[in-house]
Amino acid sequence: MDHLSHYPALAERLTKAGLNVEDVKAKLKRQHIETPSWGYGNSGTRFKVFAWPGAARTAYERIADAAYIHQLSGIAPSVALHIPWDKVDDWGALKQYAAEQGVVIGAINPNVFQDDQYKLGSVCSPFGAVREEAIAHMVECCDIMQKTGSGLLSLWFADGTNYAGQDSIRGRKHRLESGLAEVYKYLPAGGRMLIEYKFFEPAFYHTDLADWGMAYATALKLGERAQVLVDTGHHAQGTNIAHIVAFLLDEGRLGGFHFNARRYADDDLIVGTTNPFELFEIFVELVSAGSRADNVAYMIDQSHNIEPKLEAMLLSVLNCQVAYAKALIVDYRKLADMQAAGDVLGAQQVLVDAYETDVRPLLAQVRVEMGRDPDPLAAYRRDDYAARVASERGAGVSGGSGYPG
Ligand code: PSV
Ligand code: MN
Repeated sequence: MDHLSHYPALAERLTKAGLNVEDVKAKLKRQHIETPSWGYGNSGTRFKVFAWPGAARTAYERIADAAYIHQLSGIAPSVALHIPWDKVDDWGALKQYAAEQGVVIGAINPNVFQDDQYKLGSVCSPFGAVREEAIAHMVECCDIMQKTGSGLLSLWFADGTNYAGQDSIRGRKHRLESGLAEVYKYLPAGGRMLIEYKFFEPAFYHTDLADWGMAYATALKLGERAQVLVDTGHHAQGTNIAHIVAFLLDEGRLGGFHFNARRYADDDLIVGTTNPFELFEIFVELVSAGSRADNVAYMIDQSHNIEPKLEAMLLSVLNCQVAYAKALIVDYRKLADMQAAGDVLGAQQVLVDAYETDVRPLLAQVRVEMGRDPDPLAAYRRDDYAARVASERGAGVSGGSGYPG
């Protein structure tokens, strides 16, 4: 289907509906979805890691792949790093390499869950020496922020317990608060700390930061530069994520997202595949919050087990773009009128109208105006980048560990 030839008709329809199409396009051009370095390396489930031909093996290769996704999509100009997976000796050189590739380094993600000493937790561990090691690692990550020009320290803790009585829940809460207060002091000027929550896994009795309320309460104690990170895969079945987003936005404490899709647990699947309407609901809250959403960081967090990594990442970025486009073309004035009149189904229909609009012609036009291919997925499939890196990098080792190495 030639989306470009359908654009004028769609543009006319949107204008008639009172939407400023040029404004919508300008916003779409400014969209920024960060991709994660760990999405480009080999990863898998705890049962098996299937080696992917061409999977990135080093921080440099992961940045090159992220830059390729940006080149195709035009809206993924930064890459999140996970330390120590992406650790290099010369941060200045890595920053320079990223700039040459056309991307910047985004959120720095410390890893305080993979080493043996973290078996009983990191900042919440009952052992003081382990807590100190975890804090030192996060302080080192603040230094990496400085050296790479990153403005975000993105924290996720595997801390929790497996059995009732294993440790004092309140004791662990206090250790968490004092540990993060220490790290907070080392944030570079203007840097923010994003606190991610997840209700279970790897801990199965309690998780120290199990939900948004706990992350929010912790952020409030730390200070204004501590905010909550919503990973869309980290909620119990049926949780209304859009509601959480609206609440945190209104309180000025929504720091960012880790987008991915889930059906059962923390599945880390391609964004928008299982839940496109939920993704749209989230973007509707973001768009309707106006400038309150200005500093929200949009990041993808997914790991690919059986799917081609680059294509999967591209699809995730594009699905965020589709959801945002649909949220931008909601007739918010009409929605407000319906709400004020108490017209339950009229209001819902305003959202459905936007959701059911085919925004592909609009996005094709935006991409052409940005100098990109109107159909990035087709461009990816035509291109030889994936085949080239497969022959250059080969197939990495496969094994049983679920995390990239
Ligand atoms: C945990 O499941 C998580 O979502 C955190 O964001 C980590 O940083 C990421 O996965 C990679 O392990
Ligand atoms: Mn995450």
